[in-house]
Amino acid sequence: MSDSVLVSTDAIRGAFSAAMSEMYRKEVPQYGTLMSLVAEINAGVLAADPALADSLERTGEIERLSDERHGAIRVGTAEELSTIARLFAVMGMEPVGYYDLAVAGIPVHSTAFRPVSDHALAQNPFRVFTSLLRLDLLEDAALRAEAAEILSRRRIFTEGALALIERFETAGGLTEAEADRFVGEALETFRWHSEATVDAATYERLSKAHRLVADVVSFKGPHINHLTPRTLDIEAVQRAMPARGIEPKAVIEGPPERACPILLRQTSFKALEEPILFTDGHGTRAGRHTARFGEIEQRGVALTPKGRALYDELLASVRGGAAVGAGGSGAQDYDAALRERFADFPDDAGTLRREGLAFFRYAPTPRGLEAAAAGRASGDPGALVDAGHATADPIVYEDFLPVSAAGIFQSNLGTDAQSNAGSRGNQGAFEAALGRGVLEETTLYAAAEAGSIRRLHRALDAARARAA
Ligand code: OOG
Ligand code: NI
Repeated sequence: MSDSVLVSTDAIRGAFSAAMSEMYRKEVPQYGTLMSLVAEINAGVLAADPALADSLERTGEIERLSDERHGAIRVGTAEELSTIARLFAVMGMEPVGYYDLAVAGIPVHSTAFRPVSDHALAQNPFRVFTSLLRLDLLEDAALRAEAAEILSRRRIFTEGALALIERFETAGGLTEAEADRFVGEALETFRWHSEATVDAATYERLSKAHRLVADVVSFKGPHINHLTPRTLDIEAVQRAMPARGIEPKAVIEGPPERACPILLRQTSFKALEEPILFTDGHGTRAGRHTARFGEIEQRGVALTPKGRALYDELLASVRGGAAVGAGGSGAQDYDAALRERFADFPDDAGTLRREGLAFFRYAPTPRGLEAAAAGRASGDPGALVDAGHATADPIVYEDFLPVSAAGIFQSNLGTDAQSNAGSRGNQGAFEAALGRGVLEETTLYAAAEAGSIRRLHRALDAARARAA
């Protein structure tokens, strides 16, 4: 290959995701244990469920599954966020969605950087849930100013990374050698640093305002705080975790277990208590910080706005009734209530499709192509599926859920968090900090479905034309 040929953003993302996984495996040994467990359980599910294996084969998900993971970071300033957006753009990742965590008492708002096209998602769907600290929600004005001042002093990107981002923007891409260097330089931003940038007393003050404030403000950079593999059976992984020395949180976030999975189910565990060094006495004073955790997720079908409204309504009705306490008290009641309420959510693909609750990807069957050639395959996609002339496979949900994310944050921060309940999101301020608007997830799923319908009709028309 010539030195000046540019590599695809998909290739850079794939290399970065692999490098990040490698780094995290070294930093957090339980992540490696979890990866093996998830791989074993996924292999078992695929062997036992040939229909699922076929569907994942048709949608191309089977190939991406073992590389599929998401991570999360928290940044402190608008400048950090807008530069992170430029860094992720080098890997073909764009900000999708706005998540308001302030309603749950967590002083951040967030987006998810991820690939958006069908093709890019099939290559590697690596996502990073990215939160921006909201100092405006701190009550103490002096502390607010102090935190902002500390943040203004740090540089979370290497000079090399910044130069390569600029190179990407001006040249329209990176060569293979540049991409290799970029992956190494970009990784530095996400690495764990055990030396805090503040003294113990400052850390304590920040931590008292909110543990999250201390986590963002006291360190040299936005350490990756978890990396999450995707499992095909979260219940099985959750059950098998304790035997491998991993203690998951009490409840699985998201919808209950179903025959036809929807959206996203997640559970997390505390992975590490890190020894850290404060700046007191020239960096000799030791402390402890919990920053990094583990998480697993199971993804189901993306819901239409109608399906999502039903999901939100059912979930709210459960959470209004059965609260889960800090130590997991009430977890069984919560699970039971969740199952009971979600009995109102249709649980077979056909009904989800016919009632317009979820998004599907359509493709012609061999029988459909034969029927088209004989002039017999026509009608809307639903009719084609009913006649066996097309398949409809669930479009996987690629995003996150605000209520679930709040549960993940809370469980890993402990429950001594100050509540800012009643605060509201501010998407305008987030987008101003980001330097651009976020993409709207529903638009992306609707476009994926519409694209598959166009291709379905084109394939049937071509079969008809060939026979004519
Ligand atoms: C992010 C928590 C949210 C998810 O998967 O919903 C999250 C964080 O703790 O920084 O990771
Ligand atoms: Ni997560």
